[in-house]
Amino acid sequence: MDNTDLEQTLVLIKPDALKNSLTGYVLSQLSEFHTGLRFAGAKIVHVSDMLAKEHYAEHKGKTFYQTLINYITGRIHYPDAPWKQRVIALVYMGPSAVSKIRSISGPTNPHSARDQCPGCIRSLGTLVPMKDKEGTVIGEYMENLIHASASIEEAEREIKLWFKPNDIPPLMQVYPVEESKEHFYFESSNLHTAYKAGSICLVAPGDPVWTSDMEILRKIAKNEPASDSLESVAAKYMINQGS
Ligand code: 3AN
Repeated sequence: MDNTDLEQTLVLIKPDALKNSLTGYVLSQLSEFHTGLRFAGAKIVHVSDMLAKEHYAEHKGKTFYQTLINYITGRIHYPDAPWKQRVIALVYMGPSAVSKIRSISGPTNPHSARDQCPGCIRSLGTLVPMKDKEGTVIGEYMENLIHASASIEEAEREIKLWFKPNDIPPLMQVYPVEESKEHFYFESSNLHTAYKAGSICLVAPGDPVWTSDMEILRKIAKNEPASDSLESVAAKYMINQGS
C-alpha cells in the first residue's frame, strides 16, 4: 500500500436518501467498481444534537443552521418516528478519495447539480422552503442526500468525529492512535477522571483513542486551553447511547 492508497473521506447518507430508499443507489454509485475506493468504516447512527452541532459547527449562526440540524438528526423526515431517525456514516479509502466522492456527489445545491452535472447523486436532491414559527417562508434549504468531506483536512476532522479508531480495521487506521491510561467521564458538559453518578464513561484504560482526542481530554482535565471542545470528543463516544 503506498501513501495515495491511504487517503480517506467521510460520507453520510442522509435521512432524505434513507426515506426515499436511495441507499442502494448511492452505495452502488460509490462502489469500488465506479470509484476504485474501498470501505474502511460503516455504521448506522442516530444523530444526537451534540454530534450534529459539531459536524456543522462552521454553519453556526447562519439562517439555515437550525434547519440543517433538524435535517441531519432526521427530525424533518421522521418527526413522529424517532427510531427511524438515522444516517449511514461511511469511510472510504483510496487514491483521491476526497475529490472522487465529491465529484460523484456533485454540487451542494441540487438545482446546480442538475444543471452542471446531470447524473450526479445530488441531482436527485431538492430545495425545500424554510418557514418561521408563523409559517412565513424565510428561505430555502437543500436536501441533497449525501454529505462528502470537502478536503483532506475536513475528512480527518469528520472521520475522527464519527468514528472511534476500532470502528475501522487496524490496517486501515491512518491517523495516530494511542492507548488510554486513564478513565474519562462526561456529565452535563463537564469532564471527570473519576466516576460520578449520572456520568458516562467515554474512555477507559486500554481503549484505543485518536491521539488528538487524548490531547484534548488531557488538556481539558487540567483546565488548560485545548485545540477543540469537549463535545467534539464526547459526541463520538456517545453515538447510539440513549435517545
Ligand atoms: P457541502 O455539503 O457541499 O460540503 P456545505 O458544507 O457548504 O456544502 O454545506 C453543508 C450543508 O449545508 C449543505 N449540504 C446544505 O444542506 C446546507 N447549506 C449550505 N449552504 C446553504 C444555503 N445557502 N442555504 C441553505 N442550506 C445550505
